[in-house]
Amino acid sequence: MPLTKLNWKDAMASKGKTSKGRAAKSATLPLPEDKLKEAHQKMLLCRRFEEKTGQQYQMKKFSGFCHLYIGQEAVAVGSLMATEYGKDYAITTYRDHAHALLLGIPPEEIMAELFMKRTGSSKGKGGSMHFFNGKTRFLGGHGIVGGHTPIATGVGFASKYREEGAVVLCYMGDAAVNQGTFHESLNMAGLWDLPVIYIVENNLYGMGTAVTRSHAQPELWKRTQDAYKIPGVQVNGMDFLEVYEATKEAVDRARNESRPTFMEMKTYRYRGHSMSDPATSYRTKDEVSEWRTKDPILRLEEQFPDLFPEDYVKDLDKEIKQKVEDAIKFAEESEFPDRSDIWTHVYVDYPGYPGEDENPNKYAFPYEEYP
Ligand SMILES: Cc1ncc(C[n+]2csc(CCOP(=O)(O)OP(=O)(O)O)c2C)c(N)n1
Ligand SMILES: [Mg+2]
Repeated sequence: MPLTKLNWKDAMASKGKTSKGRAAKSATLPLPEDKLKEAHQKMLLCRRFEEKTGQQYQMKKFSGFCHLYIGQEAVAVGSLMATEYGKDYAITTYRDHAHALLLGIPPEEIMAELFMKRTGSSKGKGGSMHFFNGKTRFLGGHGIVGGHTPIATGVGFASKYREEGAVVLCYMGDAAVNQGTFHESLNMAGLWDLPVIYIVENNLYGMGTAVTRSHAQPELWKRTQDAYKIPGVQVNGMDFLEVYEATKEAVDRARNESRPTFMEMKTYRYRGHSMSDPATSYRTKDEVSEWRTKDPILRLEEQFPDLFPEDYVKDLDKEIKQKVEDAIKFAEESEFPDRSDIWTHVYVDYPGYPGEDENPNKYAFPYEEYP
């Protein structure tokens, strides 16, 4: 089969032909069987959710910004599985649907949020780039490149100051490492020994600009040891196990020694930067096809063929697809926020905000005057 024609379905059919798979027998499993199955299930959920999200966008069910995570699943799944759910913090960029799914926001609330419905996780006011879940310490969803790295550093400082023992995972794209905020953040983290793990999801491009054209040192992992005394590691971001193992080491260092780590995860987004980018002008079809052969889900299936027989994968896939369909139905059937909702959940008790008994529309936009 010509590589340029390879898509997800083709790739499923060509199982066993992808590159660099490491087959392992159950007896030598590097992680318990249930953990490997959990990783597989999570990556597949992210994949199917994103595929349908892209489709819904194309059908104009919602609009605005929308950045898909397809191809990068092993990074979020592998690294988050190396942390303590509910205790450790995570913060990321606008490419945040998968992180939201993995950090406890139900798929239907994510889809409803994308559809801008009031049943969405942020009541339809956050949208694609601003998922958040305080309960699981998922601190968003941020649209400004590099803008959240100081937040992660501050949360790391707070965790250390309060002796929480919590670690912070700060995800970012490759373009963020050229921002001033990144360097200020890493300087403080290195200086004050903060328990923050900075994870760069290096998908080779910042929008349409290749890392090799925009970074004086494109080997990103080399940039922090000398500058900030923060060890840098490069990880194959298409391999769940490598991501998991490398992150575990960084988590141990952060938790036990309160030391930061900088991780460069080499990965690839199969789709464009966002839904408005066809991604045809700055990369070749062959390049995309080549990366698809490294697909993280297929790779895991190949590494542990005993755990993932064809029937098992088929059944699971069906179940997950149904879950995503249910999420779409929920989102479609939900209502848009009411006009009066525009003032709720925006500020906490700002001066002059109407109290419980007052007219909630007191500060509402005077639509009547601007028909
Ligand atoms: C400070 C700032 N400058 C420019 C933009 C516009 N912008 C949005 S995403 C992006 C590219 C970021 O690429 P990267 O960090 O590699 O993340 P990826 O999209 O590849 O995940 C740019 C330039 C922005 N959001 N913030
Ligand atoms: Mg990038």
